[in-house]
Amino acid sequence: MHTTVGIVGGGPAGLLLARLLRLRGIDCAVLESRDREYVERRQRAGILEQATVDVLRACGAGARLDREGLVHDGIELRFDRRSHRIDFPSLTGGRRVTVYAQTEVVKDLTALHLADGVPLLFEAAVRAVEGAEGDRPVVRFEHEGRERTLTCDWVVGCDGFHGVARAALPEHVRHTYERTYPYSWLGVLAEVPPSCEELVYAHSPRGFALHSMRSPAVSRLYLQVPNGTDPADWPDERVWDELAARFAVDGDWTLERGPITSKAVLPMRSFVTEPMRHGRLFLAGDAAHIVPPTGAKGLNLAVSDVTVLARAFAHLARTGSAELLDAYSDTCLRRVWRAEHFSYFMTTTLHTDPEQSPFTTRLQLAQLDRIAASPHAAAELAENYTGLPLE
Ligand code: RFL
Ligand code: PHB
Repeated sequence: MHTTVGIVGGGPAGLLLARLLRLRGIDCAVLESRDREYVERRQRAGILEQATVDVLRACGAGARLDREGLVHDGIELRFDRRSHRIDFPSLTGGRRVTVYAQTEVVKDLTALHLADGVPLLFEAAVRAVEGAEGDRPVVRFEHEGRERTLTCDWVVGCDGFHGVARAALPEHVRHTYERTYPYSWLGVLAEVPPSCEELVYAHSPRGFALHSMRSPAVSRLYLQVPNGTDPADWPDERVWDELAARFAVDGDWTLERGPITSKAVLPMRSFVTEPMRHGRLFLAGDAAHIVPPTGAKGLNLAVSDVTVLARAFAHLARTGSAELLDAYSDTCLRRVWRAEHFSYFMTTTLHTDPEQSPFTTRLQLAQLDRIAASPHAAAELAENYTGLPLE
């Protein structure tokens, strides 16, 4: 097997890259280790920036997104038993976000590929990427019980944080920057209409909580929990009681309860690999960088990486110039580090470190109060949350 661009991983980054290349007439193949059902069901992100929505629409994956996506003009911050709304359009010159689950983005892109005949192999586990420094990199993978190889002109590792592509960057060229956090999220999906119209991010003396949603009938909620928490220690009643306590405000507000259909504990991590390219191998999305989910940036960064990369491959095909490919890593890392900073800021401002001193708690509340009181401080949050326009 040979292709122009071999794509390792069929998550949002890999699927979207394949779509963008296909539309520009560039051959590619996607190798995904899991089966289709697993990839389409994996509960993850929920918030799409405007630029992400624009890219999905432009590549023909916008029809259901336009019908079912929920456009949000703001978020609510809760702290000190009070609530403050951040209005995005007035603070950012008209920007908003869309609530549309990653599962749905993945389903829409997969359906387009299968209809178009783009080679998308499920249960094809890549074992290694070799020869990134030469002219013909090789992807070794296992499919239907057999060892197989895919030779490529270029390879893109879109295989997420636990993938294998990153390891093909030799240690002497690879720099990693990492931070782990002393807490995790317990995420639940519940069959109950959201108790709020917009997302609620809550700072409380009991820890952080987030109220998000998947549709007018399904809520998505998160609770800060200690690292190593076993979801079995959180029966439904305990989850609802704790959420209600953390979201409590002075005045009228009730958290509606309903059947919980999924429950999982998610670690929080910040991580960046530099550079995002070595020879003929590129990294994109979570394979290159991770953010804690508090800023809702991970999926949006994956989309912006592959948008930059598809444009660079198209430039090469059209003009013969590798100039944009050569600039890929620097172009992406600038946005990546901005998102890293914002995600770190949101995380450390809203969560309670188990070792946290009362002094730090006071600083957090002072920062939140500043955002509530100053349009300048609120605009800084709103611009970052709704995302920078793609260059
Ligand atoms: P993915 O989605 O991890 O996809 C990688 C794919 O590669 C496959 N794979 C392999 N395939 C072949 N061979 C191998 N050796 C392979 N190893 C792995 C995997 O099976 C998988 O299909 O990475 P990608 O495409 O870069 O996408 C990144 C996003 O998934 C991620 O950044 C977001 O989900 C992060 N995130 C959020 N991002 C947002 O923009 N907005 C949000 O609201 C948001 N909320 C979240 C999140 C992530 C969360 N978790 C679970 C960490 C909420 C949560 C709870
Ligand atoms: C989600 O809906 O899953 C979600 C929303 C906002 C975040 C993180 C996750 O910051």
